[in-house]
Amino acid sequence: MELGVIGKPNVGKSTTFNALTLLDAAMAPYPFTTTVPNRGSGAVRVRCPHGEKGAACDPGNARCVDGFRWVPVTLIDVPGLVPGASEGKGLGHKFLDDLRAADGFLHVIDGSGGTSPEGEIVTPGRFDPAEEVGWLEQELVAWIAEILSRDFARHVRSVELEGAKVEEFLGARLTGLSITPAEVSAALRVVPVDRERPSNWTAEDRRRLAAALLHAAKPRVLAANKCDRTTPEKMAELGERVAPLPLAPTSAEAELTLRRATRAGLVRYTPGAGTFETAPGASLSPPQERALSEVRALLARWGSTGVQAALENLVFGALHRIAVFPVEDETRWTDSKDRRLPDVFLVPTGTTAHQFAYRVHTDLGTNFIRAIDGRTHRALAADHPLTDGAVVRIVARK
Ligand SMILES: Nc1nc2c(ncn2[C@@H]2O[C@H](COP(=O)(O)OP(=O)(O)OP(=O)(O)O)[C@@H](O)[C@H]2O)c(=O)[nH]1
Ligand SMILES: [Mg+2]
Repeated sequence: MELGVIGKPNVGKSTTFNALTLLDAAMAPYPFTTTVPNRGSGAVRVRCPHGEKGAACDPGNARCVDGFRWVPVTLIDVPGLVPGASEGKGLGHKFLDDLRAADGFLHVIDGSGGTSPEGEIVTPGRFDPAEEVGWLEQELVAWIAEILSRDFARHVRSVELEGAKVEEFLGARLTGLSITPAEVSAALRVVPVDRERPSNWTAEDRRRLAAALLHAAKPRVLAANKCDRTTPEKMAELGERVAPLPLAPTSAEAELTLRRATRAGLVRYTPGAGTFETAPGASLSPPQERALSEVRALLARWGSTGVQAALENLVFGALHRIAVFPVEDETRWTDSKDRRLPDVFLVPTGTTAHQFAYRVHTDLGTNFIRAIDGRTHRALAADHPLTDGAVVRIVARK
């Protein structure tokens, strides 16, 4: 699963990315620090069912800590977008093409209102953070409309002369955008265009279609960053104004401090937690003491740094992912090498047993016979939707 970290310049996208990946992408208090996309791996938590077997698991793809598996997700941090980026302002918007395959976006905003649309730092409260939600969305719509329009005139023939379905025509225009045929159909239902004559579509038709596709295919969660510079009351009020987009107050700087201090062996901290402890025997310098006591005060005020919550809100809330554990032995929950619960997959809610088989391995999908529920030991039909936390054996022809 791929997720884009987007937003205007200087709001803390790379700080959020570094906190989640523990990489060292450049961060600085001026706009356009990031000039090319950074890719890395973050992780989201799902409960590990190993306790039900009274035995430890043998994780392959997602380590297990205190009963939770940390499932990797790919994060892509991109340069900042400014109003008019689609017309070449700032660094333009070409880099968004790196986000074509992204399943959703973490949109980082300056929740303290202390950054101008062009990324200049100003006194917190000078700008209304809700504004960057609106214009950034228009920039994303312009990007999708542009992809939709590439080679448009040449290809309308397929519909108008060769009788192709408009869904197929649009699907072909949008290849690589990770937009499903169902999402294309959903967009076409909201935007009534002339299905037989795409050459009659106006620029406005294409823009409205792009907006509907963005809504259907690229869910977003707002990370209202720099919460350390504002109040919970102001954030709550902002959350109401940007609804229905979900908003999580974050302090990427605090999260990065905690994760780096954990890596350095100075503190014990689980991402997402509301507390941390100084590691036994750790000797902290006075600046480290100060930084950590500021973080402690932030946690007391906000409950957590919000960064892990924002990511998980995107994956489990906006993107409706559930966790499914494939096994080869439905009683012992092991694979052929006797590893217990080696893998866990994040799949969309509603994924059927057969679709899941394809996800694990194409051969398992092609040769699918049935699935077996690891808890009830009952057979699951091909079209049976899997539940969150399911342990499943796929039975396939050899
Ligand atoms: N107060 C505060 N400052 C933060 C926080 N997160 C990031 N910053 C600061 O904001 C500035 C910009 O951070 P970056 O992560 O480089 O921002 P960016 O959005 O990636 O910026 P560009 O790549 O230039 O678009 C840096 O000085 C960070 O230290 C935060 O939670 N609180
Ligand atoms: Mg950056």
